[in-house]
Amino acid sequence: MKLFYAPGACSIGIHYLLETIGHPYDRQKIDIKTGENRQPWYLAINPKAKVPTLQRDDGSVLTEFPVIAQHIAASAPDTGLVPSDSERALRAAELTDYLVSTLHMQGFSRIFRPAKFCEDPATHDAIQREGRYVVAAGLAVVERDLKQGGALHGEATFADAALFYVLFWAIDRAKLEVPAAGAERYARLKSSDAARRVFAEEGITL
Ligand SMILES: N[C@@H](CCC(=O)N[C@@H](CS)C(=O)NCC(=O)O)C(=O)O
Repeated sequence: MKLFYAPGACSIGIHYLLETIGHPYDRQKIDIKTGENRQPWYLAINPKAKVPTLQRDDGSVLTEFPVIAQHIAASAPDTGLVPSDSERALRAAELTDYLVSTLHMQGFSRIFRPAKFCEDPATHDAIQREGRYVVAAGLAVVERDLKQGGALHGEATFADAALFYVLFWAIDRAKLEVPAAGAERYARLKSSDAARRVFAEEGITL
């Protein structure tokens, strides 16, 4: 399989998952800043013009982070990243969707790219403030999950792929206050060999 990614983008969570699993894969960097994701050759692969994109060995393409994460985790059943307990697997999917659709799309998108919501620079402070509010509320949900035996509690699941990039953005990019259990979890994820390889391969210095 082949991952199309942009350095430091949400695709870093899928990159982290692939490195965690350790199966061979290819990857191709896409330069979002210069609009490479909107070039005809890339739109022919993913008409949504987004990363991550996963091209499978038969040439078929998967998009959307939660689906890609579950597919990759399921391709390595020995890792247990898709829990055999169906309720736990469902909770991991629920949390992954929340991290991507709410913290990322509603929160960090406002913090990092306020102009996507309104071009008028006079509105950007308010948009970013709203983004920080969404992220803080989301991180409180994550904290409860970690502390109260939710999907993130115990053995790693595919939800950790989303947690990895959300906490990378919160702590290392946006420099936000993250509650203790979340910060502790990120410190552990970040110091793994898989994370070290990912940061090096994406040219990210922390
Ligand atoms: N819903 C998509 C969102 C992916 C997404 O927003 N990716 C961003 C990078 S973090 C992107 O490709 N942005 C390019 C653009 O909007 O031009 C998913 O779950 O994969």
